[in-house]
Amino acid sequence: MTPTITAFESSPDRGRGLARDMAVRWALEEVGQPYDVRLVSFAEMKQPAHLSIHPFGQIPTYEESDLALFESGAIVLHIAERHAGLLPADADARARAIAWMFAALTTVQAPIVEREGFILLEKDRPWFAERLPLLDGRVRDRLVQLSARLGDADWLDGGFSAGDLLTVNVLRRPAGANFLGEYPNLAAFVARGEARPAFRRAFADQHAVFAAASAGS
Ligand SMILES: N[C@@H](CCC(=O)N[C@@H](CS)C(=O)NCC(=O)O)C(=O)O
Repeated sequence: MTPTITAFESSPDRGRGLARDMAVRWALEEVGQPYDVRLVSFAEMKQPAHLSIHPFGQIPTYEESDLALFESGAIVLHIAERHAGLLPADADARARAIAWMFAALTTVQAPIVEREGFILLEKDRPWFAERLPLLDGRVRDRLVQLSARLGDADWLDGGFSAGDLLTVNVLRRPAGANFLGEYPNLAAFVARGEARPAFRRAFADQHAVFAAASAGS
């Protein structure tokens, strides 16, 4: 059965592929699984029908037969477990790739999202200028460590995996991308991810939603 995912009807990122459906689209493209997209408005996400699938009223969700999932990481893991191409066959290598998935969505993403939220919500506050360098420092601390681990390898642990997919996706967020110039190997890592045909297809598809909405408005 063709799975259906949800995405923003009108994404605040204006088609830059920063909403979390991007990771799910990319994973589906990597494994060659066709999918349908149901576009939802902010109001629809908070209605009972959507809340029955996503308890927090967000995107993305994933529906396939009787299975309904939320959380982009869980969805990407589900896709990776059911199709070849995103997790190594060797059990230990597979466990390490899954560890990178968790690292991307927790350890790496946390300071990036904290800085993003701070800039969005507190830029007019009197403490903004004093606190921003602290949050910049937290992002840099993570990127220094990630950069040291990646070294001159193409991917984080052997071949491309769902761990790389989620890490690239997190580093593309503005608060991560802002610092990539300081870490050339991470910039190259993100560029390698973005150059993958599956990424390009996923990006084009989500951008087409924005383009169509703009044309109609
Ligand atoms: N941890 C969740 C985060 C989901 C999330 O934050 N979704 C955003 C779009 S990227 C959303 O739906 N925001 C609208 C809202 O929270 O009302 C995941 O990775 O799926």
